[in-house]
This record gives sequence, structure tokens and C-alpha cells, in this order.
Amino acid sequence: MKKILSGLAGLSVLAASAAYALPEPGGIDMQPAASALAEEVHFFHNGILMPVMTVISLLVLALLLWVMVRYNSKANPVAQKFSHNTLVEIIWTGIPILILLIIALPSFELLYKEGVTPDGKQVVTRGDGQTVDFVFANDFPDSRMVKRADHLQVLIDTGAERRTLKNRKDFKVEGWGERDLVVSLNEPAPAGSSVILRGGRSTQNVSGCPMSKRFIDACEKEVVLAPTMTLKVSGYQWGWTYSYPDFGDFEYSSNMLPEDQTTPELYRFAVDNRVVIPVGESIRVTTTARDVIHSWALPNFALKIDAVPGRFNETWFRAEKEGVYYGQCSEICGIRHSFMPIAVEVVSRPKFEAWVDSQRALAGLDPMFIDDNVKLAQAGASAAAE
Ligand SMILES: [Cu+2]
Repeated sequence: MKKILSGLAGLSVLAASAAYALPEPGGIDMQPAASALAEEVHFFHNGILMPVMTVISLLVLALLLWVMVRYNSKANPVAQKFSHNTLVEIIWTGIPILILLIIALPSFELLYKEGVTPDGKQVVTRGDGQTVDFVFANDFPDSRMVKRADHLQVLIDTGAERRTLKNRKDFKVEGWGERDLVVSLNEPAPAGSSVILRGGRSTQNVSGCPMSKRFIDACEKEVVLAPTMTLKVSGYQWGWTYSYPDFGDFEYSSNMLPEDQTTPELYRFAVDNRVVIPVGESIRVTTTARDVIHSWALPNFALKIDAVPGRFNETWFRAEKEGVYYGQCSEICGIRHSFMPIAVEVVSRPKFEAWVDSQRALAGLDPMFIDDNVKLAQAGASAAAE
């Protein structure tokens, strides 16, 4: 069932004091990264591209100054007559090719990570103080099978703490690339703890890994789990429609708040109805458009994807921190292009579920997440009211 809900229908769950991620006036750096993948994108820009660009610019400047000083007509009255130098030409062709290759490799890796939706899964088993062998069903398609140590993570959660075990030191794995992977812990998992096996081909550096470690590729890697939900985004002149197919396909439109309904700081970012998503979970985003090409972009997640009429584009992101994040349509789409902001509110799982149920209620659907006691109490209340 689909129903367009618009207006100020109580869609925002966070209080006004929530942390906002906004661009700073006069700022020259990237907006802070709010996902592990955005950190990788920022490292690519700040750690690889900027140094390369700076060195090239300084080298060209130095060469220009040298030529201007050393070979002007006063300092060098008799000009040389040669026109070729094979060695110099090989050098100035070869070095740029090398530089482009050095830039291309990490950028292809990033494009792959942003473009391929992760399909990782996790299996949770209770430890009983004796069992050491745990099985992970490697039932991915052949090209996505778990085959290497960095495709599998083993964690022990005792309730009080969560620890990531180290391959070979804490556990051994048999059957890489086969249908059943057997993980043998060196010590049995403590009784009552949870043994979490996470497997998949999509991996990323854990959030917060320092730049120095990124240079030598020494960051701890994590398996990224498959999306827990899909967000359908549809652009139109001049706003966005969002729908949640996994939760009853309720749908609403999101439009910029007029100047007198928001603060000067938030004007052109604030919207009537925000996107709401849970923190720490992969979100699949599909985009399309109703009229012309728009682009759904969120700088904090290094995310930008075109919304094209008649086409579905797909990407994904995972927010690490709760808060409200802003973006704008990033494909010039007409006269009010700069008045179709994007606002995404990242909340905890319980708040997200409560929000989903409130949206389902607006769409005339039964709640999905409300717990049985509340249901019983409500059933009792409505029976009493009849
Ligand atoms: Cu647009």
C-alpha cells in the first residue's frame, strides 16, 4: 500500500539539540566523515591526491622560475638551437604514466567498494564453555565465496565486552573457499558468551584508523554486513520522495523549509520530513527521478548518486554516529535546483523502529515492531473502549 504523506507529520525523532553536520563558512577541508568508507575517501584525497598535486605544482613553479632566471635573454644571450632530447621526452612521458597508475589503483578500489553493495552475513552461536568448533555456511555465489583470512571475522561477546579474535593466534579455519568453513577456537568460548562469525567479500578499514596506518595498509579490516533495509529515493522538481519497501512501502515527500520556519544556519538544509535510518547498519539506496536528472548527495558519507528518470541506480552507506546529516541535489535540474536539500537523521535501532511504526500508523498499517506486551495492553484498551 502506498500513500503520500506530507506536511509536518511529526517525522523527526530527534530533539532540536541533536548534533548537526553542516558545512562551515569559509571551511576548506572536507566535511567530517561519518562512515568508514568516507574516511577512506578522505584519506585518498588528503593523503594521496593532495601531496601529488602539491609536489607537481611546486615542481612546475620551480622549473618556470629556473627558466625565467637562468635563460632570459640577458643571462643567456646566445640561444641553443637543439629541438629534441629523447631521454627528457621519455622521462616526461613515463613519470606522469606512473603517477596516474598510482592514483588509479586506490580510486578503482574505492569505486568498487561504493558501487558493490555488501552481502556479508553473521552467524551468532552461544558459547557453552566446551565447544571449540563453529561452522560458517559459505553459501555465497562462487565469485563472492569467503576464501581468505580477511573475509572472515570472529568475535566473542561476553555481554560486558566484545573482543575480535586473531586468525592463527586465537583460532584456525579449515575449508577456505568450500561450502562449510570450520572455525576452531584455541580456547572454548566462555559459557553464556556469544560467538559471532562474520563472513563476506566486502571489507573495509575499521572507522578511526589513523592516516599513518592507512599509508602502509595496516588498518584493522572488518567485514561489511549486507543491508538491513532499502531506501528508495525519487527526485522531482523540487524535492524528494522517500519510501521504505521493507517496512510496508510507506512513502512521503521531503521539501525544503521556507526561510521563516527555520534558523539562518539551517535555511536551505532543513526539510519538513527527514530520511530516518538506523545507526551502524548498511543501508541500500536506490535512486530514480520523475522528471529530469537529479543527484542525491551526502558529503558526510562521501555519497553522490544520480537520480535518472526511467533508471534505478544503487549504492549503499553505513552511518557510524547518530545525528542529522545534510546534503543537496547535486545535478543542476532547473530553476529551484538549489532549493531541494537532503536531510538524513541517523538514530538508534529502537528509535528507528518506533519511527517506522509511527509512519505505518499514518499509512493505515499495523505496527511491525511494537512488543507483545504493548500489543496486549492496546488490545485490552481498545476492547474496553468498545
Ligand atoms: Cu534536483
